[in-house]
Amino acid sequence: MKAERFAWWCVLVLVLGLPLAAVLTRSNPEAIELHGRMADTGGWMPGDLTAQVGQPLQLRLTSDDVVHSFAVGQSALPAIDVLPGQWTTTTLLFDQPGKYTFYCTRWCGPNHWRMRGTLEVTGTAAEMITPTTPLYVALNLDLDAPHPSDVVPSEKPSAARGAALGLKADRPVTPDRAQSPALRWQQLRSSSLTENLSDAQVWDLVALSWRSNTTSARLAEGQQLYAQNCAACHGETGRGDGVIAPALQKTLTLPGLALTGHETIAPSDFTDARHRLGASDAIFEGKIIRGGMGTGMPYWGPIFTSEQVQALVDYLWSFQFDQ
Ligand code: HEC
Ligand SMILES: [Cu+2]
Repeated sequence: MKAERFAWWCVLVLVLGLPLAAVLTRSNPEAIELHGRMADTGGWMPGDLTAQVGQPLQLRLTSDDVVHSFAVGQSALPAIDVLPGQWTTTTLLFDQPGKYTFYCTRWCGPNHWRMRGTLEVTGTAAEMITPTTPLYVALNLDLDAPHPSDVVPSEKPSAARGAALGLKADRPVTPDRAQSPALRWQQLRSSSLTENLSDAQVWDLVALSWRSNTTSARLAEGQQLYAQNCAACHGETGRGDGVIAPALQKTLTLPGLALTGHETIAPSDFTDARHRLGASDAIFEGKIIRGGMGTGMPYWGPIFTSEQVQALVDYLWSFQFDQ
């Protein structure tokens, strides 16, 4: 008798419980299923989503292969792990219309960064935010032109040594964000203020100018973003020797192969003074936002906020200057 009751219970739980569980996990019948796959086998499915300002978008996420992570560019939403064989539910709410990019934050392969999709949000915001024009667009800079420096320091310039010089003159003026360290050095070198200084000391003043243009908090944020998003190619130490750099360069290993201009090239070595000191904040920023367009350098414009891009730019200079 007791056993019979127990059996009934099981049947009841099965009959009622299963649909109930299904209803509970899909509390919103409008929930959209999003599958994560490595970029080589299709990336996100579907790759395009739509939403409306002020209306919650419910997503159910799963992975068809390895562990991925879901994040929305330029939003404060923390990344959500997307696991094979499991469903994770999340709800997104947008207060600004626009075209957002969702992306994977886990290095799932050399083409990891290509694992992106678009999320078009329509409607009108209570308060519209107009995006600012990036400096490289406003100045019409040629991001692809080489920018070598004629002058290079003999050792890594140091902002602390620059500050210790205690020049009577005001603190070196904040560098113009379109000015290169090379040009700044030449300006300072030809100024009467520095006549008693060595070339190396003038470089220390340049390092000080760049340091006074940022904060420790911004450098720390840049370092963290760099470690997560850039080090795989550019290397932990900035030398261009990250773990996936060899995969990028494989198209260049055939000797005598004529270049068509569409090959990927080696990730820039940020410690290379000759090739970096002729660049500027504006050039670095532009490259980060727009990418290399076919060189292997991804574009990050839709991913990072302008503050995050600035933090990355500031951090990149620490491969040249002791900040
Ligand atoms: C998939 C590999 C890859 C990743 C990831 C990557 N880069 Fe690059 N990057 C490259 C390659 C290749 C180049 C050289 C070709 C070019 O300049 O377009 C480059 C060039 C650059 C340059 C131009 C330097 C100069 O002096 O012209 C900057 C700046 C840069 N990367 C910043 C970043 C930052 C910041 C990140 C992370 C947010 C990043 N990169 C992530 C591959 C990568
Ligand atoms: Cu991934």
